[in-house]
Amino acid sequence: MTARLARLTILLSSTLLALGAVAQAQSFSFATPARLVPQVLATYPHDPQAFTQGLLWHDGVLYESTGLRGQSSLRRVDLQSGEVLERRPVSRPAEQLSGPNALPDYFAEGLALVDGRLIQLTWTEGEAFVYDLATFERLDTYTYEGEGWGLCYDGRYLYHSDGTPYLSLRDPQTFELIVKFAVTIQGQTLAANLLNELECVGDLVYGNLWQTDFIVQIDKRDGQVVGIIDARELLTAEERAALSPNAVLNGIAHNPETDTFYITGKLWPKLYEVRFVPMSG
Ligand SMILES: [Ca+2]
Repeated sequence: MTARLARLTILLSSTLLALGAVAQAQSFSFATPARLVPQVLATYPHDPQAFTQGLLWHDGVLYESTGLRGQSSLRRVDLQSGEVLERRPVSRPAEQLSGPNALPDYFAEGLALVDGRLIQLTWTEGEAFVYDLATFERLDTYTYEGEGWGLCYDGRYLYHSDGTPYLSLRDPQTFELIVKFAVTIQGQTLAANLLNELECVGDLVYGNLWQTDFIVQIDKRDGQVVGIIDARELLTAEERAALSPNAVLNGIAHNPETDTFYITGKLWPKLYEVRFVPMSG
């Protein structure tokens, strides 16, 4: 009787699970992304030599990862003045950069903070560096498959973009891949080479779209794009004309105390404190 009851319970549970999945699938509908714009609250200086690839806010200070081979760095930055308070070059040892077996130098990418440790991706090297938040001392190196673009931490998991339309969910302690999920927009998988710098806020993952002035809000529970932020008005025509073509919008950090965002771009002279508000009209 007990065994039979147990079998029945299992059968019922799995049937209910299956029915639940069907019901969920049938009621599934595509979100129409909200259209938002950044409302600028303040403007601050930003190092125009910083090829921003990762940006986060912690305890009153900005942390920034900058790319380009030979110029990559990890930085602690004062918001008000834009002054670089601490800069750690991200470079291979000199002996690896010369000779017949010379390797290309590192190209630093996304940045996330996990319990006092900064984790910094590299673009094509498959290595993520772990630093002590206070001292910038390098503590560890993780290895991973594929490329490194953006990284954020939601307090439970790391989210990693890699030049594909997928986000990788990773263990924050071991960096092990847990699962990959597709980012979709109105039922269509996003194109490759878009999802760049990331920021985790609540149920959303914000993603800069590479080579565009758009940031998407991704619902991390199902991968759907639920909002599109149009930041084309952020720079004036004159400011844009003064920038090189690769100086694109990239870098988004959230300040939980003010519930505001800091956004900037690669080689941009300014960093903006913004709120995202519905587009009018
Ligand atoms: Ca970020």
